[in-house]
Amino acid sequence: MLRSLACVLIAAAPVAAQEYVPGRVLVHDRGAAGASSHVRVLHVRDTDAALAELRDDPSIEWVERDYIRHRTAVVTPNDEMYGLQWALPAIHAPAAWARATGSAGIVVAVIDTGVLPHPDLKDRLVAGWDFVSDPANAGDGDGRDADASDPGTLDASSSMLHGTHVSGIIGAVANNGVGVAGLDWGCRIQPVRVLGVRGGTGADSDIVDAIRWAAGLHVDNVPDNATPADVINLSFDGRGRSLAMQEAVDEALARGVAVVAAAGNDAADSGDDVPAGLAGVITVGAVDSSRRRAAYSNFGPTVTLLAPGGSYDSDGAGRSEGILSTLFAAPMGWTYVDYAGTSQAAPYVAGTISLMKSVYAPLTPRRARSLLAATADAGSRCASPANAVEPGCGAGLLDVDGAVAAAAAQWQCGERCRDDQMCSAGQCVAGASAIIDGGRAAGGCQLAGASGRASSLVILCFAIVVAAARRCRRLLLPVEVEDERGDGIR
Ligand SMILES: [Ca+2]
Repeated sequence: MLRSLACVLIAAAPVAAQEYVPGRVLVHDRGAAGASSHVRVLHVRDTDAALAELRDDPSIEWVERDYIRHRTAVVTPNDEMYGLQWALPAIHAPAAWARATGSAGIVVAVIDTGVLPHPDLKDRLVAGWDFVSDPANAGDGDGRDADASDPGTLDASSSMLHGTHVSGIIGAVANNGVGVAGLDWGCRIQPVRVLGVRGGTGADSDIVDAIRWAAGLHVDNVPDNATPADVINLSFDGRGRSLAMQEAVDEALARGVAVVAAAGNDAADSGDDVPAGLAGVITVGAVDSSRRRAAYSNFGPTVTLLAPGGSYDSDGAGRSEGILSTLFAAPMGWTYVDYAGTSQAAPYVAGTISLMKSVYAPLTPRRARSLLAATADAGSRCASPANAVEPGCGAGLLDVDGAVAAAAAQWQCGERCRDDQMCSAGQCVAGASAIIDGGRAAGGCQLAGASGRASSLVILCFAIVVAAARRCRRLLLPVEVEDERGDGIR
């Protein structure tokens, strides 16, 4: 008896929450084919009584209430530079934040140049590791060690403090009234250093160990990772096939760790790049602020989807159209700087996966890719400046809200759906993996017979700040991140 009563209450609750216009119903007359409109509005004295009466009328096909709809809920963070973060509304982050803002139980590893304790980021960090084994490239006096901080500078011949910028895109402290908002407000960032101070380059031998360690696998002479990652972000690339890195990625995937890679900035086929061209990786190309594929972005069948990477002043109006994130610039100190590149696009996808995991913990890397592709905005897929549709931009532009909603909906299906399916209204339906896997198969074939030689990998963002000195002033945004009592950091 109690059980049946509970069922009634649960079933009744959504109906009670619906709002409608009293005294008005929508009626669809039977046999009205050929009429300009089949639906008419009927004014009635008692809505419930009218519905009951009209449903019994054989001349009426159906009748329903005139329900009230609401605009989709959005959350606008109060960070003072949020208005400059055009990329977040472009991927529907505010609507996604109304569903989920992330969980501290999720860890995103940023395998990059290391990180600095920016005041708008440091509280989000967990311990990482420095895997740069060449002391000359490490720039910190020794080889591998426990300190994953970045000893480099903004100069293009150094690290450009790339990892700090990428980390801020994922997880800069949001809604704290200061600086920028990260995409995921709850997850923790694990800095894993593989790219050194020699132009932000690193060797496969270090990168392979870093991927394995981040995923929770044992690496000799390194303490095991106490907080293994759920998601790995790889914002670097290089030529030269790497069987070793493919194996490391395969091991991470087998442990349920999603691996996201930047497509590369060569305006070429990303299938020739590593890690972008590796099988199983979620490969991210870039759009500029017009939602078109950025001129520099790689493309091709290995691209899974696109995300904002920005550009510098693509329309000549003098506006910054890069991606604003956390950085340090002497002599002003902690600051926020625009970078542009697929390096900046990839962390938006990594942050989306961490949000998806926060609402659906069993999310596998394969299903994450399927849901990201199925919910992407195909209308932004690959329009060239001439607005022609080009091939090779994957499923289109990332939709964070759609992806998080699709992840949350997985609970309705439990574990019935295959990894390449999505759950819609409680039913397992095809995801978008068929499109994506087609490209992956081609990439995998190319891998066979590859040389597997080690390659030098470089960071993937344009030296906007450094290479263009005149632009630098406009793009460096000094802000006070403490108070005005004299100890503020500028
Ligand atoms: Ca902030």
